Amino acid sequence: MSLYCAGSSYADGIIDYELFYEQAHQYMTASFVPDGFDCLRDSFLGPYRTEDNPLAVEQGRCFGSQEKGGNHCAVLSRAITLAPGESARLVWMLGEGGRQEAERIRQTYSDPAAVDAAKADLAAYWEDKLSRLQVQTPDADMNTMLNTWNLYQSEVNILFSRFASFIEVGGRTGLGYRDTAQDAMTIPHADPEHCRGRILQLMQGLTSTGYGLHLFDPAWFGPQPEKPAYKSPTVIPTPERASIVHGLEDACADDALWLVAAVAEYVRETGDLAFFDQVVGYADGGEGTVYEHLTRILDFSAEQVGAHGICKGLRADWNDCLNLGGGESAMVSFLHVWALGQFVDAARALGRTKDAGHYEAMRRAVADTCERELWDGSWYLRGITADGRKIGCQADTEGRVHLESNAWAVLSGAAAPERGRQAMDAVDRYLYTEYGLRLNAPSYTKPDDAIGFVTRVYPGVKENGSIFSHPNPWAWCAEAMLGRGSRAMKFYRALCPAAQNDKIEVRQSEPYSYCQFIMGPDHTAFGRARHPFMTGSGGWSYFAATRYLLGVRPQFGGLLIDPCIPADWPGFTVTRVWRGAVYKIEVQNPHRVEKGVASVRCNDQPVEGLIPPQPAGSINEVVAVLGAPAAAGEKEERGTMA
Ligand code: IFM
Repeated sequence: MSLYCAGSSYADGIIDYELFYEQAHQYMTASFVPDGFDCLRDSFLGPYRTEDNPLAVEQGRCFGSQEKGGNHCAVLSRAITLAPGESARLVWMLGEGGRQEAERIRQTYSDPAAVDAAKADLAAYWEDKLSRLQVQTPDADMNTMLNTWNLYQSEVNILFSRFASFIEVGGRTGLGYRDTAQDAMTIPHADPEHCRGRILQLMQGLTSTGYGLHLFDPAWFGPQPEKPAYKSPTVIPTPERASIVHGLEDACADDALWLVAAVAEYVRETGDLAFFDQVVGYADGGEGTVYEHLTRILDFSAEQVGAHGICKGLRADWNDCLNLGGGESAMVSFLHVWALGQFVDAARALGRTKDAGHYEAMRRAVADTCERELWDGSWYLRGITADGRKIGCQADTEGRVHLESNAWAVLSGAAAPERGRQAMDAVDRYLYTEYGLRLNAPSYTKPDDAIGFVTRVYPGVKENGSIFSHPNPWAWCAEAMLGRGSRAMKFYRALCPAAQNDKIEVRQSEPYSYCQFIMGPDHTAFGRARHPFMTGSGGWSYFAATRYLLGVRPQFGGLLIDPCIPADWPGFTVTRVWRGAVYKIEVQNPHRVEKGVASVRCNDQPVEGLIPPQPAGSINEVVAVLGAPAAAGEKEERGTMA
């Protein structure tokens, strides 16, 4: 949420920032009474300066800057004189809440011992989370990202669930349907309760027709466990709910499909099959179980198809700027195949064989339609406009190859293996750059409203031909599914922030956070990264790298070890907490292969297929040796389409 700086009196040592809604404030305070303050970054730094030489530091005084809106900072100054060898400890505090809360915090933390204790608590909190999944691979940058920063970025996203913005000044709040669903899907091991809570909120934001409210406030549906960070809106009584359901013109075709996988991953992680039978309301009234909500999502996509049998694009799909309306989105049909696969696995785990059969038949039919309508000879189309034009096809001179549809053709299991390989070869050939994969190429330059707003975005920026980070991990998963570990790792390393530390003058962003996008080659600032932290690429990169490259994937009935790595890796280790037990997994690669598990032993016993859940509290030694599989057969619960 953005700040309004009220910059009220600082004589008492508390500067409070007033947010758009009157109940919300952020404050800064300290263990000392300050000499001055600055709340505007430009004033603190001074003209033509950077953090290297702030004017206020050089002059030894702040300027008392404050303003509503603008680019804020939180600076307090205090002159102190130290004798040689003398030291002083000053505590500076920034927090959320009103003056009363600031006063409470100041009193508590003016004592340095309380600060040390709080810091130790914070370290223990992160240690607990991070220790649930630790890796040691031959790639030091990957280790840094997976062991600390990816999870940190993902946790921040699921905690705040976005809609912080300098532009919106707190006026746009709530949950973004697709973003929240994907965030919840990617880190259930670290924050199962929070993920479950988010999933239930999204269930409430689902209409009984089967599509999600693209942006909604969970507080509309009743009191929420979390304290709202802004003035909470009034609960909307059921008879008036129609006012928030705007109908299909507001619906995004992909939003709710992500929720199917989020639920499946939550249950694969926790083993909590009873979650499927929890009863939750619909946004427009009425209620049903989690399981029923999921069937409505799948049925909605089955019904909302265009002239070629491919899912309609509606207001947008994952790509906010691809506004196909009644035209058709290849990505959504592939997502539909994927979500159906997730649901079929769940129905089987629940023993609901009739439903499993019904939705498996639907999955195969949708996949067949995709294969029939979307293959363009060397790669998959991105969609079909309402007036029947194919987009992302060989005949196109702009937007010729798109990342989303090609990666999802493979990741969904819909693509036949040879087509999948060709599609991903096209991704490598046309979309690969040293900073990662472009979303599409060449960038659009001619406005075309049948395709959408993407054609009006500057070439090389955001959805129009930039290296959009979020879909990059989809390509790593796709390559891993194809068994091409070196290619998957090539894509991984290109986007990896830690691996770009030697390009910081170009990248201009922190090396520990994925950014929403990196300017593409069609822009003069090629390589410049923007919007760190608040992007689903944190969660997706974590999910893709740990589950598909390193291949440790919880299933409903056991733990799957199915890595896909570069052939020159001798092996790696993963320590993973799953359903309360610790698995110390060592993967050995004596034959230097990219994929294929020859044998797995758990606590020195051979394992065929999945490692069964071990008793909570136990510590288990797992050794997996890569090579030609001893026994043929698919170990992952979901069948492939081939
Ligand atoms: O998928 C969206 C996301 O919901 C918000 N940011 C941009 C992405 C791509 O358009």
